[in-house]
Amino acid sequence: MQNTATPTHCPYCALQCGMNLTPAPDGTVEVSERADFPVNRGALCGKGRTAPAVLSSRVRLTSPLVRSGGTLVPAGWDEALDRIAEGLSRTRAEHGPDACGVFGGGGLTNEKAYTLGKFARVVLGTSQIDYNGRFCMSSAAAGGMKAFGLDRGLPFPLEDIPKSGCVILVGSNLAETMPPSLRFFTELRENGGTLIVIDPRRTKTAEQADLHLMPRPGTDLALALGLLHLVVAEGLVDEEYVRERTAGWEDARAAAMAHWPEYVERITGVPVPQLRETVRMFCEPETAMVLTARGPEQQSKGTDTVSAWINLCLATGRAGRPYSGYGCLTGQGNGQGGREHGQKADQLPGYRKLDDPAARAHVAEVWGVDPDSLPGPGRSAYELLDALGTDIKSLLLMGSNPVVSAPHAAHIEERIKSLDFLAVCDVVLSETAALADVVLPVTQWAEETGTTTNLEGRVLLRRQAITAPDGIRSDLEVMHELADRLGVEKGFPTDPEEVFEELRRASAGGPADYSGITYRRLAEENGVFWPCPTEDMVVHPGTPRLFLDRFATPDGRARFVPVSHRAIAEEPDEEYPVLLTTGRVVAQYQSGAQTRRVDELNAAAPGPFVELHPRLAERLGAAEGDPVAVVSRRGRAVAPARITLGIRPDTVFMPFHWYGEGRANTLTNPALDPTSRMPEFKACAVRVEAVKS
Ligand SMILES: Nc1nc2c(c(=O)[nH]1)N[C@H]1C(S)=C(S)[C@@H](COP(=O)(O)OP(=O)(O)OC[C@H]3O[C@@H](n4cnc5c(=O)[nH]c(N)nc54)[C@H](O)[C@@H]3O)O[C@H]1N2
Ligand SMILES: Nc1nc2c(c(=O)[nH]1)N[C@H]1C(S)=C(S)[C@@H](COP(=O)(O)OP(=O)(O)OC[C@H]3O[C@@H](n4cnc5c(=O)[nH]c(N)nc54)[C@H](O)[C@@H]3O)O[C@H]1N2
Ligand code: SF4
Ligand SMILES: [Mo]
Repeated sequence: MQNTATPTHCPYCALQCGMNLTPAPDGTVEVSERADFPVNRGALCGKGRTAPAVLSSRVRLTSPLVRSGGTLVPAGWDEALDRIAEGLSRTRAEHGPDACGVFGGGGLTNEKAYTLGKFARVVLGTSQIDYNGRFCMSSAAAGGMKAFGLDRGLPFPLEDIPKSGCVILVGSNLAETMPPSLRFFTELRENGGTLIVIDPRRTKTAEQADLHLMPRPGTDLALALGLLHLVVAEGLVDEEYVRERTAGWEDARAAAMAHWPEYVERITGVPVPQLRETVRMFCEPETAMVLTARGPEQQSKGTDTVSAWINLCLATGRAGRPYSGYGCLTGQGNGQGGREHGQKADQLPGYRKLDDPAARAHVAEVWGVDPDSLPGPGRSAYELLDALGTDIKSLLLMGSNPVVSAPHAAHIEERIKSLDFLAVCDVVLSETAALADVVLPVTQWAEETGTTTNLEGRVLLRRQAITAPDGIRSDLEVMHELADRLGVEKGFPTDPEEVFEELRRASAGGPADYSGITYRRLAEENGVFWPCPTEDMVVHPGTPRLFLDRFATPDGRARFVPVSHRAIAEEPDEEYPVLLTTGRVVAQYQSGAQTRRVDELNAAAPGPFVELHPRLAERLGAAEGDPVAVVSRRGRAVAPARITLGIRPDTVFMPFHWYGEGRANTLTNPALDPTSRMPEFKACAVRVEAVKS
C-alpha cells in the first residue's frame, strides 16, 4: 500500500461518513478529514475518529480458534475451515439442510451480504437465514413497502432536510446516534423551519427541538392517529393530492376518526394542546417531513405505527413532493444494502421476493442453478435464534453479537449453547464468538474493499487503505473456502469487484436495481443512489429522489393502510409497574464488541446505567450512582442509577451496549410484530428495586 491518503468511509453507522486514511510508518493508520463527502463534510463522531484502534492486533483476533477440551485454542486455517465444513455437513446429513442456520449482519458490505445469502441457498440449501437488520428497520421497511411499493430508508438526500418547512423526528436521538447529521436540522431551523421531536426522554436531540412531545413508550401509533384525527377535524386534508396520488383514504380516515384527541391524550400522556400545536406546525408550511427511527419502530406494532405516520403524510400531501415526505433513519453501516441482497429470510438480491417465481427464475439463472433447488422463505431473526438447539443444530454467524443484542438474551444465550456446532467469523472475540466451536478472524473495513449503501440509498465505495496482519482472511475468502469444501467449486469469488459485477446482474430489473453502478463510477462520483438501471447508450444518473412522479405501486398511487391503536405486548401491572425502554449512547456502538475495545470510548461511556426520574429514585431511596435492580418477567439486571428530570416518571431507560449484570436485553420482551417480526425492544414492564450494599 502507498503512503498516501485513501478516501473511504467509517465502519460504523448508516451515515457512512467520509474519511481519509493514511498508513503511518508504525503500522497504524491515521484518520483525517474528507471534506468532499456531502453527508458529513469532514465531521466525524468519536467512534469514527477512533475506529482505527480496532485494527490493532492488541484487541483483535489474529488466528483462527478451535474448541479443544472445552477451551478455544489457536489453530491453522485449514484445520478451522475443515472443522466448519464437517460440522455443517454432519448436521445436513443427519437432520437435513434446514437444520443448518445462517445469521448475518447489516454491517456487512453488499458483497458479503449477497454472498452469504447465496451461500445459504446454494451451498447449504437451507431456508434458515436471517440477520440482525430484523431487529433494526424491518418495521419501517414493511410500512414503506405497503404504502409506497418500495423500501428505501430516505426517499431523498439528507441535504433536502434544511429546505423543508417542518420535520417531525419520531424516536430518533440522532444527536447521539448520528452526530454529524445534526447539522441538517440546525440548518433547517436557521432557514426558518421547525423541528418537532417525539421521545419519552429529553435527549440531546430533543433539546434542539422547537417542540418536544414526551409520550409514554409504545404509544406512537395512537399519537399519529390522534394527529390525523385533528388534521381531518380542522379541514387540513389535501383533498386534491389524496384524490390524484393515493388509494384507500376512506378506510384510513374512518380508523383515525375513532382516535379522539382526549382519548389519545389518555393513552400517550401528551396534552391535547401539544397535539394541536404539532398539527399546526406540520400543516402550515408548504413542505414537511416525518422521519422515524427505532423509538416507534422497535415495537410489536412497529409496522402499523409506521403506517400511521405515513398516513399522516399522505393525508396532508407530504410524500413524493420536493422537500416533503416520510423517511426512516436506517441504523447500521450497510443497514440499507444489507436488506436488499438476500441475507433476509424471505428475499433474493435486488430486493426481490423469494416466493416470486419470476424472481427465483432470474436469480437462479445468474447463479447457474435450477430455480426449484432454491429453498423457500425461512424464519425471522428472533425465531431463528429461538429454534437453535431444537430445529436448527448448526449455525454460521457473521456480523452480529446476539448474546448481547437479541431480546430475552439469557434465553438466546442458552439456545446458542445448546447447538451441536457454532462457527463465528468476527474481528474480535465477541461474547457470542466466545461460545463458538470455531472462530475465524476476518479483515475489517480499512483492510478490504467493498460497497455499502447508506441511509439515503447512496451506494458507496469503501476502499482498502492498509494490508491486514498475517493470519487474517476476508469473509469472502472464508465463504469461498467453505463452498469449495462443501462441494461447490465455482460461484464464490474472493475479489469484491467480481462479486459486485454478479450482484449487478442479479439485481437488474429488481426494485433495488444496481445494474448501472460500477466500482469505477463509485470511485469517481460521491456515491450513486439506487435504483440505477442499465440503459442503452446512456449512463443512468441514479435516483436521489424517489416518487416525485409516481409511487412504486402497480398503479403509481400510494396506499393508505387503515390502522388502530393497540396496547404494547406487556403493559405494566402491580407487580411490574414501570416501563423499560432501551437505546444507545454516543460513545458505544451496538453490542459494544468493537467500541468497548477502544480506551477513549470506554472512558466516555464506561458501563451500563439506569436512567430514572427523581420521583422514582426517591421512592426507592436511591441516590445518583447507587446500584439499582431492574426486574422483568425474563430476568434481572443491575446498574448504577442516573437520575434526571429528562425522563417520564413512569419510565426507565437503559442502553444495551454491555454484557454481564447490566445487560439490558436480559429484560427485554421478544414479542414480535406480526408483519415485520420486529421484537419489542422499546417497551416492557419492569419493577425497579434498590440494591442493598
Ligand atoms: N452511538 C451510537 N450510534 C449508533 C448506534 C449505536 O449503537 N451507538 N447504532 C446505529 C444503529 S444500528 C441504529 S438502528 C441507530 C438507532 O438510532 P436511534 O433510533 O436514534 O437510537 P435509539 O437510542 O435506539 O432510539 C432513539 C430514541 O428512541 C426513544 N424511545 C424509546 N422508546 C420510545 C417510544 O416508545 N417512542 C418514541 N417515539 N421514542 C422512544 C429513546 O428514548 C431514544 O432516545 O443508531 C445508529 N448509530
Ligand atoms: N435492547 C435493545 N437491543 C437492541 C437494540 C435496541 O435498541 N435495544 N437495537 C437493535 C439493533 S437496531 C441492532 S442493529 C442490533 C445490533 O446488534 P448486533 O447485531 O450485535 O450488532 P454489532 O454489535 O454491530 O455486531 C456486529 C458484530 O460483527 C463484528 N463485525 C464487524 N464487522 C464485521 C465484518 O465485516 N465481518 C464479520 N464477520 N464481522 C464483523 C463485530 O465485531 C461484532 O461482533 O441490536 C439490536 N438490539
Ligand atoms: S456518525 Fe456514524 S458514520 Fe459518522 S463517524 Fe460516527 S459512527 Fe461513523
Ligand atoms: Mo440498528
